[in-house]
Amino acid sequence: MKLYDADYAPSPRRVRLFMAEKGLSDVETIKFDLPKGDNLNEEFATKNPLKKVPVLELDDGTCISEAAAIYRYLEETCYGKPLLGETAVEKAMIEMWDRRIEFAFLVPVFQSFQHGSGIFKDRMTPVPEWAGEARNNAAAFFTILEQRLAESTYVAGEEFSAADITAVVTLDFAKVIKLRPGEEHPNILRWYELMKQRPSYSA
Ligand SMILES: N[C@@H](CCC(=O)N[C@@H](CS)C(=O)NCC(=O)O)C(=O)O
Repeated sequence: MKLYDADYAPSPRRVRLFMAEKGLSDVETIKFDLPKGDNLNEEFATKNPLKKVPVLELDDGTCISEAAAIYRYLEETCYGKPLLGETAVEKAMIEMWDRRIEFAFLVPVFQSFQHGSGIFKDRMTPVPEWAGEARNNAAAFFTILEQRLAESTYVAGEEFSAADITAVVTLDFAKVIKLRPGEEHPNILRWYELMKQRPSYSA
């Protein structure tokens, strides 16, 4: 299998961390330069009609896009500690937090960056006023995450999971809009240190 990937981009990094946690170290990787538009061609559109990375291409040619769908495939096919839960409750909690983080944190960070910087103005119309609103939406998630991490060691409970991967990747990427946790977020900072100590963090 091979991974269509890009440096600095959070969605493919989610998959790289997941692979590292599963001990997958020898996956062929094709790196795209996204600002240059390596992904904007019809050949890549046959792999993902949205022309976004990550895409995991299996040996039979099947292409899986959407980081959460790739998590699912890797969870079902790889050895290693479960990252998507074992019991029905664990699975639901992890998916709930993963979706909350993706929709209420990662997407607003993306939007703030893309609309504020104009990095993809060759493929979308940046609306600079939306950058500030999206940043406020992302910042509001800090309160939710802080409350959650005051009651549990990891995002979805007492075990590390895929929800932590999505959260730490988003928190790192939020640097591009200068959004950082502060002293009013002691539990996020405590959890962030735990994340940085994991060998997968450098993936
Ligand atoms: N929901 C998708 C998001 C994919 C996505 O937005 N990928 C970005 C990089 S993080 C991309 O390929 N951007 C290139 C572009 O928009 O042209 C996922 O989870 O995989």
